[in-house]
Amino acid sequence: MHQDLEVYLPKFKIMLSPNIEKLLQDQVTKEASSSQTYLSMACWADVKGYSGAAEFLYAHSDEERMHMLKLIKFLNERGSQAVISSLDAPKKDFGTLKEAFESILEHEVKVTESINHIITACLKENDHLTNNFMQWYISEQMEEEQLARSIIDKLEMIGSDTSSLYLFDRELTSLQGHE
Ligand code: OFO
Repeated sequence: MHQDLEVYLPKFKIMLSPNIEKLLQDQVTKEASSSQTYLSMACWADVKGYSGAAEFLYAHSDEERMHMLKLIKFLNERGSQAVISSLDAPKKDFGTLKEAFESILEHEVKVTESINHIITACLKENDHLTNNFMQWYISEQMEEEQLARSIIDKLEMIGSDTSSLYLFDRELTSLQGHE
């Protein structure tokens, strides 16, 4: 980029407040961490023989990466520069399939809290643009929580019935999210 342009362009951007910028940066890390967690869970499911769950989780890991990229682009377009942080290694063992989905639900509830916190901050600061952008995330969270709850309910019904578990695992390949 021409040096003059670098100084010039940000003047035309609606800049983020330092607080909102920090919250969005943190959310980038959370989405990256979600992607890694689902990837680790997919590997676990794969080697345990839950091939349907593995496929579902690999796809979910990609979705979380897309959530991260969407935030990164938003930050970069609003006069910031997204920071890519290092992450703690996710865990490798997830117990039973039901326990794995329970930990997904627990994780998603925390992510929803984090998104709600950003929206509350946007409302306090009258940052309607970021608020509008974050509405997509809150709808996505509702879908993800709902999906995790319905999977847990089904696994609860299946209990220790291995043939039903086998059939449900195959069904999981078709239970992907939208984004
Ligand atoms: Fe990014 O939606 Fe789950 O965490």
